[in-house]
This record gives sequence, structure tokens and C-alpha cells, in this order.
Amino acid sequence: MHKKAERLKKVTSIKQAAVSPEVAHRVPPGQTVTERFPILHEGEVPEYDINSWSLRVFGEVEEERTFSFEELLALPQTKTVCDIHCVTRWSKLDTEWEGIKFKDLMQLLKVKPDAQYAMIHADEDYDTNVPLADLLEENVLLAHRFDGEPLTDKHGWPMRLLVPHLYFWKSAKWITGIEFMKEDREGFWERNGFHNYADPFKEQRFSSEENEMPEDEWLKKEFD
Ligand SMILES: Nc1nc2c(c(=O)[nH]1)N[C@H]1C(S)=C(S)[C@@H](COP(=O)(O)O)O[C@H]1N2
Ligand SMILES: [Mo]
Repeated sequence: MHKKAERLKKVTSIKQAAVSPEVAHRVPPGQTVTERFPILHEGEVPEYDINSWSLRVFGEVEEERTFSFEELLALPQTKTVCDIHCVTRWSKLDTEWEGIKFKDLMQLLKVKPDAQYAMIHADEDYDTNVPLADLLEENVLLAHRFDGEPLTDKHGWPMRLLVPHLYFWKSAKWITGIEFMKEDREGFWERNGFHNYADPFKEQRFSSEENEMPEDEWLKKEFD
């Protein structure tokens, strides 16, 4: 098991902070609401020349495609307001994003009918698997703006995935590719002790039930 899952499972959780009754139903079990925006990732923040950045679409497709940043910006743009939930126990409500709806992008691709899953590839050496059905939900975006501004480097500039209904490690920052797959395969955290599907309302944090996530894990991280 990866050392993060190993370390986290040793610590027992503390009691959940109070939230107002109007929003309580939107906060998954074991989460604390924050107004801040924690920054979490493995490795360094990558740097890009936007003119040479591209997103590669491959795997179970009739033809591979590569999109430049400019080409993605020329597609219809969608804004969404949603809640996000990190497995380290912070949730942020009413976050505003803008980008390309995954469902819209799909219409430009010739994805083979037997594709059921996607692996989202990202820098640096990050990947995460998501069922195709989940990627087709209305507020799943390839996002390049947050809160009315371009994404910051640390939050995934130039492009990140946004899958708000799953724990936030599925929302890969600095995406480089989308690989369509017939069969499921585990991504980085999924191989390292975390849950394959990651529904926050079912607390699907880890692949093993003995694991625990401490409530103060995210407080040790960077914010903006
Ligand atoms: N490329 C990449 N994307 C990533 C990660 C990473 O390590 N590399 N970490 C994930 C995790 S664990 C979380 S909680 C979110 C954090 O996004 P944020 O820093 O914008 O809050 O990014 C996810 N996307
Ligand atoms: Mo995370």
C-alpha cells in the first residue's frame, strides 16, 4: 500500500465541524466545509508554453485526435457552479468553473461503442480512471477557468478535469490525454490504496474498509 494511505489509516478521525442546516445535506459524511481552496498534488507544478500544450485523445477511438488550447477554447464553453469534495475531508461549496463540457467534446470524437471507461492522463505522471457514464454527466468539464479567472498554475493551468460528484483526486490537474478503454484500469491513487469509484456520499475513500482519513490532513497543506 502507498505510504499516504498507510499513514492516514493509522489516525482516527475527529468530530465534524458544524455547517448551516440549509447546506448540511450537500456536505458528505466526514467532510468539513472550507471557504479557502487547498492545493494538493504529487510532484512539482508543471510549467507550459501554451502554444505547444496539447491534449491527446486515444485508445478506443476510430481516430486519434490532438487538441491545442486554442482549439478547445473555440468549442462551446460551459459554466457550472458545483460543490467539490476532497478525500482529505475538505469540501468547498458553490465553486464556479468554466470550460468544455466533456459531453460536448465527446460529440467531436469517434469513440468506439465498446468504450466504457476512460483513463485521464496528466502531468507529472498522474492518471486517474473514471467510468465513461460519469464523464458524461452535465457538470463534468475540462476546466480552464475558476471563479471568473483563468486557472492558476497550482490549480491545474491550462486545463484540468472537473468531476464534482466524485472525490477530487479524480479531477486531474494539468491534463495531457484522455484514453478511452474497454475495460477498467486503476489510476495513480486507485493503485495506491484509494477507492476505485470514489463517491463522497458513500465515503468511498479507500479500497480497504479499515483505512481512516484524519480530519486535519488537509490543514497541513497549502491554500489560496
Ligand atoms: N496532475 C495531478 N492532478 C491532481 C493531483 C495530482 O497529484 N496530480 N492530485 C489530485 C488530488 S489528490 C486533489 S485533492 C486535487 C486537488 O486539486 P486542487 O489543488 O486544485 O485543490 O487534485 C487532484 N488532481
Ligand atoms: Mo486529494
